[in-house]
Amino acid sequence: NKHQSPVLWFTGLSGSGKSTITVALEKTLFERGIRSYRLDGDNIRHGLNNNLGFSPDDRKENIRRIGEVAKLLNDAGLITLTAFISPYREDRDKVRQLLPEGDFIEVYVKCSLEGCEARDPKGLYQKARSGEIKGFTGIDAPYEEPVAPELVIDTENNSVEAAVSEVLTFLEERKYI
Ligand code: GGZ
Repeated sequence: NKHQSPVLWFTGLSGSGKSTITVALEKTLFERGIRSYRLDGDNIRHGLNNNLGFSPDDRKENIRRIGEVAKLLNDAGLITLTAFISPYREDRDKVRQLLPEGDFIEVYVKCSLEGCEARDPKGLYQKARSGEIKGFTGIDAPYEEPVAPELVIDTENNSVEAAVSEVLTFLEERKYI
């Protein structure tokens, strides 16, 4: 009779706010005494997946492994937050199929390319535009928007706090927390 713990799968362009939102959400959940674990580039691409780059095949394998790790954390009963671009619909759908029915919550962190590029927190879009980085998502590599995400968070016109509270409201309404 295990309490249902979802995998909140945040997907969106670089600079859309996935990491910022998941960090803030993790903090809020922690303060409420709810156990969660966050997977992002810092603990995955620098460790488990440090042999992977950004070719289509490597991104596919990146997401596949993250899906498998999320499945383990889900099994352990933790709310799992993932923050990866995960640009391919097919790869996200495979993770959905890997998890128990209803446990995969696709959260589309929606911000236009223009909006993300205007922020450019790490200067990566500029490098992609100048050709210094090849195959950058949104510039010369694809991002396939979710077709039927459980949740869409507009970060173009909303604050991080608003985004976090939207996710919390969703979790409360669905009785996950
Ligand atoms: C996209 C890239 C690339 C390329 C390096 N394309 O803003 P960031 O820096 O911190 O987030 C991006 C991150 C994307 O890694 P993911 O594991 O989320 O990607 S995927 O799901 O597609 O496998 C960006 C940085 O890595 N980065 N090169 N070419 N983002």
